Amino acid sequence: MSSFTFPSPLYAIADTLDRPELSFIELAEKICAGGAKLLQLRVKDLPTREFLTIAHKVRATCQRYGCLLIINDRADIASAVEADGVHVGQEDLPLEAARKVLGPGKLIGVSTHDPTQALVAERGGADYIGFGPLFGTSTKATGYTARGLEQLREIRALVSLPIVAIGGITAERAPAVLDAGADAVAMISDLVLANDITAKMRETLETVKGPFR
Ligand code: TZP
Ligand code: MG
Repeated sequence: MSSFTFPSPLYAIADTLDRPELSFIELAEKICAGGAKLLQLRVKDLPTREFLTIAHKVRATCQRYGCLLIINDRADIASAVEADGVHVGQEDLPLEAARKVLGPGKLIGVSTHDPTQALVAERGGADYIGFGPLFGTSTKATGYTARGLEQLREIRALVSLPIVAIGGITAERAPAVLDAGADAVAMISDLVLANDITAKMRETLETVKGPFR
């Protein structure tokens, strides 16, 4: 069983979909400058070579700030840029295959949507699981109804792996999600749509850290 724990309760996801005027590198810089300790690079619909170039640059940014970098979907790109890990969905490379690509020392997170998937990921050697969509979200057409806090509590009782909840989470809703048993909250739109992304990161980090937590 993995002994990984999230370095921060805020799992920031760099996805420029809602901010096409920003490059991934600019976005990652703003997120890291706000104190991120855990960043996922989520690149959809770009050619592999462009994804790779972006990942190399974001890797350098994260290293400069001491922030863990997880690459979404692609174990090959995570390996090529020596990222800290990969995050795979149920349709991506299966856990076992991703582990072969990345080797034992890297992190693998798996998206899960129900108790069975969560248990399979835990037994298969995932380092953490994602669980969602927790609330309604327009960022991704997930094909699932919102799972809600009650289902999150059930998953918490079932697995001992770190859980990052995802989907429709805002700074305002984050404390309730953490109180329901998530170890971290993943956020895209609430961070990325902010006028000042760096300030939003700082504020959100304060919210998820305390003072009542
Ligand atoms: N997976 C499940 S919901 C989601 C992903 C990638 C989107 C999360 O984005 P937001 O804007 O934080 O709801
Ligand atoms: Mg995926």
